[in-house]
Amino acid sequence: MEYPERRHLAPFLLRGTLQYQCAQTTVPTPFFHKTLEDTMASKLEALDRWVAEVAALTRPARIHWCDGSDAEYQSLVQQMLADGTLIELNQRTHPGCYLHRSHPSDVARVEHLTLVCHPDEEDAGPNNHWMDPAAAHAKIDALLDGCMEGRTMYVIPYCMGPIDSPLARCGVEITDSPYVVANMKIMTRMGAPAQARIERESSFVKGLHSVGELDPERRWIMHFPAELTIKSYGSGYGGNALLGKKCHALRIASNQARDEGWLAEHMLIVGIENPRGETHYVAAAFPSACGKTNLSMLIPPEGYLRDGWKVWTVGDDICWMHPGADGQLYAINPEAGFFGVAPGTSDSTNHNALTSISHDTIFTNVAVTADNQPWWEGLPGTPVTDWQGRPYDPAKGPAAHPNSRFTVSAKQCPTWSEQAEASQGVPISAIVFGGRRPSLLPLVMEARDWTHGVLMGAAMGSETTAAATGAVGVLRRDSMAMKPFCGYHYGDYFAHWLSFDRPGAKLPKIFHVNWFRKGADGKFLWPGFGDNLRVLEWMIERAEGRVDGVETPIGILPGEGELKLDGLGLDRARLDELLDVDNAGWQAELSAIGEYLASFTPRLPERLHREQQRVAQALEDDAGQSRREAIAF
Ligand code: OXD
Ligand code: MN
Repeated sequence: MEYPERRHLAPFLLRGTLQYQCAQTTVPTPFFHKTLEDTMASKLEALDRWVAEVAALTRPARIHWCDGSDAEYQSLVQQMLADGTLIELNQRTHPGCYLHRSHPSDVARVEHLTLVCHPDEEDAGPNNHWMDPAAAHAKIDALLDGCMEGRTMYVIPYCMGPIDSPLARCGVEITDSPYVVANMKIMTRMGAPAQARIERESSFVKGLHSVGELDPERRWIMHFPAELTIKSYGSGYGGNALLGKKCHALRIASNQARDEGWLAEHMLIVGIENPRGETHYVAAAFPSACGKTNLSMLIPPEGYLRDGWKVWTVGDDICWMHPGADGQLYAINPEAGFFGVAPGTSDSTNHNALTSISHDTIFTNVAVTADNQPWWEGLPGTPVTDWQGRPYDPAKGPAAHPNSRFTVSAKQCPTWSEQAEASQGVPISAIVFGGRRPSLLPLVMEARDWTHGVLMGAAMGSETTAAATGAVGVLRRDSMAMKPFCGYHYGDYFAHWLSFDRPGAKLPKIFHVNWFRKGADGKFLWPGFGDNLRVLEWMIERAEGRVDGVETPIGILPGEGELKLDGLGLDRARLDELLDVDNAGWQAELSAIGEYLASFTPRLPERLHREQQRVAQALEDDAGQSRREAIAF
């Protein structure tokens, strides 16, 4: 390997001013071999050393250490407006809002190009794509070699979670994309305070990103959990390029969480305050683009609002849960912003999101109206330019890309919870799993205990969405909504979940919901959105032991009158359908779950296998009964 001459590296090691001229000359020198100086290297030097190594490989024209200031953000915005990376939107209706159009082939996560490179292939599990770490480094380093020539290399120190929280973890992303820097400023606690924490701590996640040539044939998202390292090349799309998000806070963090005894999950966190002023926090896992953002900032139905119910948003996508000294699970949202799916976000589905993104927001791949306002399917108004910048033509598909996004600071959300900054996190009363299931899965069911809840999470299935490349609307198993994000073998992950059930633990109840069940007419049976609070209320009542529910072989369902449906106009037949347990359908489902779980043998925990068998047997014993007979409706 070739490194710049030492004297050329010196400027990298001096920080404090913003820009450095990088050496273009490279000479073979064993600069990074162990010297006395190296052995005395401070933690600070570990960061400098890595930045210098990356600069030697990628050979940027300039290096910019990000301080995370507003002035820095504004200057990046001006630079991107000047070179066309950003387009100014209507500043009267949307002050501080900009549009970015990505390369048309670079609009979503690329699961087939996303690798988890454990030294032992077995540790990646059948749920991940794997490559030997040495081969993976060689492959991607060949692409990274000289890839920043003529470009600025940005060094972004960031903290995932409140800056003073012991539950937070830090990282540094190096990128050649100013768009990534601007998004990281919104999505993480980025800049000087994070750098100060990194310099105090013993380790940080190293993320190296280059947009490369944005060529789908030269694109990889690689994770090296044992080295706390991420390398991403060839994509500027959020999930592939904002390395603090999916790559760090889920794939790498899930490994850290297993080693350190906590959980890094693809979950929203929402606080529900009842009229007595008590707030219960719920963490909910749904696959991408299944309504996590909407649920995290829902507006209570009319009657609930009148009675004084309130909703508090802590997070919309990622949740880190740690067991506290009192045995409860405490959660933080490691992110500081929302990277939400735009289409479908409207006044009726998510008024709070719409308010949040009315200013100081980066939009990616949305359409625009004649007066230059951002537009997507579901909003009033008419698009004139589509997400690719072409005159809008319905024959060419939707105006906004189905995975178009907004990036906005969480603090702009009207329901933003101050508790999102609490360094100890918020106590979790209920964990919810759910997916898009047009049939079979009832509106809500509760696991009878933790093991059953882990089975419910492991068995989760959902129709695929546009958040990842590939077919949309195909049912796939997505355990705990972590299929694209669990950075190690699912069998070990299930065992890790089960391990939380130990003496002294005061674990939350686990539920499964399905907002997406359809009737014979193909229409959704449940109105969803704000009315989902009715289901959350039932869960909280169950957590508090105020309602009994009804036991069925698949779990505990709401008993007669326990779901508050007043003002909803839901007729009896639809409610029966929503809560129906089709025994034969469920027996087939349990057998499909059994087959799916068997794919994780020999690492599938025996306890989970036995639980699947228990539910299958309970269904067999109950065959011939319909739920309605069982609870004598
Ligand atoms: C996301 C995703 O962007 O899950 O949150 O794809
Ligand atoms: Mn997500």
